[in-house]
Amino acid sequence: MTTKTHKNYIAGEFISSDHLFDNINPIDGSLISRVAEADQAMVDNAVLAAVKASSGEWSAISLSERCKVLRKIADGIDARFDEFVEAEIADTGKPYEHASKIDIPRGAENFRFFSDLAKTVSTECFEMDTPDGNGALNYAIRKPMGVIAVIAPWNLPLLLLTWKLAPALAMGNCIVAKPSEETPSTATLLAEVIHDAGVPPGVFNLLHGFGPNSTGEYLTKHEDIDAITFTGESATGSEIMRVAAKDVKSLSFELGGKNAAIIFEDADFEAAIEGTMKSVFSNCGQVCLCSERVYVHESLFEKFVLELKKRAEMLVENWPEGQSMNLGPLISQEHRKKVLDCFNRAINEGGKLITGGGVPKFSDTRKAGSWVEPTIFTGLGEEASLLTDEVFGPVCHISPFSAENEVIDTVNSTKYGLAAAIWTKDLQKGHRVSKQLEVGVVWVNTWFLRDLRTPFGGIKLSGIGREGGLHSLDFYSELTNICIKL
Ligand code: NAD
Ligand code: 6OD
Repeated sequence: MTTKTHKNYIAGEFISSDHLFDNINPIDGSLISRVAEADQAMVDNAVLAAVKASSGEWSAISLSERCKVLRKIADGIDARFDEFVEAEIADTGKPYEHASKIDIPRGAENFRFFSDLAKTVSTECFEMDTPDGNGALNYAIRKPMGVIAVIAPWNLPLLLLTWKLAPALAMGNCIVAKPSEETPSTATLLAEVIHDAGVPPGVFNLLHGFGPNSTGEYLTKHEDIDAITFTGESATGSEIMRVAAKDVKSLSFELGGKNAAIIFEDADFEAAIEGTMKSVFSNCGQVCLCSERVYVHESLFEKFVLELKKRAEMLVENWPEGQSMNLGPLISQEHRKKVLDCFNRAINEGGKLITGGGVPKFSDTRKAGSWVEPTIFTGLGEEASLLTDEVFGPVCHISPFSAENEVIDTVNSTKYGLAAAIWTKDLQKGHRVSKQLEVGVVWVNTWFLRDLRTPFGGIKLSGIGREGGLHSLDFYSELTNICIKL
């Protein structure tokens, strides 16, 4: 059987390149496909196509026509749902349950949601008094920003790509997108769906490749890119910001996290355990919102650690198609090395390993995959690297606390500020504590419950700006105030 090649999509055409790289299945290390890396010339062509398209019909057609196209894209994803699920599972190794209930449906929903929202938002209008008594009218209109570079990570590949693409297209922009080199498949399928939905050539372009000295860097450096929307590591965000500074490009950044879960003494114990299992181990801990620092009131500490250990040890690391699988592998061998190094450092720094810490033993081809055991540590101080640096794996450290003020200070003593989860039956306390946490998103008695209208994003090293609802539309459009003297 010939191996499939994922091509770039430039100016309405699928184009290969001289340099192909391997797309590897993290379940068993097998080759899924080959991927055409876009070189500097291809990046230039894609940006040029987007520049041309941005002065053409896309921004000029009515908003309602554009929104119809977005809904067609959503329908196109639904029509090829099984292909999308299969491709997402092959690239990431995530459980069927996750890909089919979260990644792919959310990918389609992002287009429907922003299509509906874009048609209903208004802008400001101010009637103004003037000395002659006739007054003036001020009103704002939204215009496209132009050409936007969309750079996405590998953990929720279709979901996070479409979360940016849908509002950017709804606002009339043209796009050059780059998925992660680890997860090229659903992005390529999406390019086919967008092509079939009748989006004019050049409006959406897809480039495959790596970051530094490759497609990502060529794209973010390009002088004809007007804005960059990026989700990924904080260090990458910092590098992109440096490169983008020369042209003062607009930036939207969703970056790393070191999120805390706080379990108060009055928490519903079962709900807190169940919720913390999700917030630590979902997607093998590879969700930017995952809790890597868990703080449990001292009265519950031992019981909580024992129960979380018991449940972590019940997680099943199986083939993704099987119903029983609920913990997949890490994305790559390289990432596994980083995660295992974090575990070893935690042990060297005096951490107590409660469970996991190593690589599961398999007797089949999963031996060549990137699996790690679900892992729990206790016993480390706040200065330990496991509590300061993002791991992005299936791991948490559990610490006891005694007082509300103390735990708030501890949770805030990090360079990150993305999300937190609080477990308490006292909603007064839930609200009081939420307000004091230095993060962009707080969940009380739940985790990753998403209403797409709400602001989403982080502070400190976790990002710049907010996505979601109106916040996305604001980033992807330029507001112009028109003042008419009457
Ligand atoms: P990454 O930063 O390594 O890569 C993300 C994307 O940036 C990839 O497409 C990559 O090719 C590209 N890239 C890398 N270097 C680049 C450069 N110099 N110039 C231009 N592009 C470059 O991140 P990752 O490993 O793919 O994703 C995991 C990270 O993403 C974690 O830190 C996680 O917390 C973060 N993340 C954050 C959010 C959020 O909403 N805050 C969501 C998902 C993931
Ligand atoms: O649900 C979303 O919209 C979103 N941006 C999730 C981010 C998850 C990070 O890994």
